[in-house]
Amino acid sequence: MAPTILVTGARGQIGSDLIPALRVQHPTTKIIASGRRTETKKEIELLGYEVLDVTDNLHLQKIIEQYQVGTIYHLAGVLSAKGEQNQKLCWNVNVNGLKNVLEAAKSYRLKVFWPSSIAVFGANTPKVNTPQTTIKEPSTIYGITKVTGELLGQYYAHQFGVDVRSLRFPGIISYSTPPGGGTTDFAVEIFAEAIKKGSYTCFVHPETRLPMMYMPDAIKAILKLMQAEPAAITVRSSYNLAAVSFSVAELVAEIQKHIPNFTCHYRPDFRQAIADSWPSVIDDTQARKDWGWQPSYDLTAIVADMLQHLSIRSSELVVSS
Ligand code: AKB
Repeated sequence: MAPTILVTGARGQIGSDLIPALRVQHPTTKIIASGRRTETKKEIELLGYEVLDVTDNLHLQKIIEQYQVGTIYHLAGVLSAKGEQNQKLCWNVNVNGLKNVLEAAKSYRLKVFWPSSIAVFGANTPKVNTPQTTIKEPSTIYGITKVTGELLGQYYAHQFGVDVRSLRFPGIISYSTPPGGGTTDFAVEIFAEAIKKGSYTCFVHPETRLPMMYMPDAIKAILKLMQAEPAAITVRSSYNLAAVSFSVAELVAEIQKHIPNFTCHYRPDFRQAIADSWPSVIDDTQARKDWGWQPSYDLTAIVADMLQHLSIRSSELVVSS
């Protein structure tokens, strides 16, 4: 049997969609989902779930040995907005957690995937067509932890031959889980509110333009990157990754094509400054060249698919309540 796959932060936004995709791709491989939350006995059996706090190094090692783990998808992390509200937690989980995973990868010869972010960039970075290699002076603690993580990953790859791979994700739009404390959460919340209430109050202004991606593209990118031959991976810090860029006003207009009475109000808060410090369009030429990255969903396709899935879900809720 192939070595076990361990997923940390499995109940988060990416993990909730990645685990089913991994099960399809590796039908005979044991997949252990893990996270800090305790789950019901049924869920533990169903998911193959372990309670694991990635900052607990000894427990992480115990699980790796117990299940003979060969690959870790290390998704546990604190996002940008939540990170500003709890900097200590953000540093501890994002940096010390990743360091524990990389140390384990070195000792047990594990393959590692972990997500970085466009938050590694800051106000001094070129905002449009942000290159793979450029100024990285983030203004958030989250961005600082991601720059640190990228440098750590690159160091472990070069010094110890650890097969670590990473992507700089833009905002990810998905319907499986509620958003989890990021600055790009508005691009997820807006859909549920449009369906439920016909209106949304957005915490960034309408001209805010950020790089975004639909979850199926994010999952495709992770699977493709992890399948690539090691020699093809020329970037061991983290790859720029792009799909679409749009302003909030453009997103609202697209939703209004499906829900004509939908209205959006604007009440910018502290997340506006974070959004303003990030690029608006990313250049992902290196990812396309090295391992054939190509996104599938544009804004029109994302909005149509999101509304369809969330409408089905809300009609199911009405029927079952
Ligand atoms: C966030 O908004 O914090 C994340 C990210 C872009 O890394 N979605």
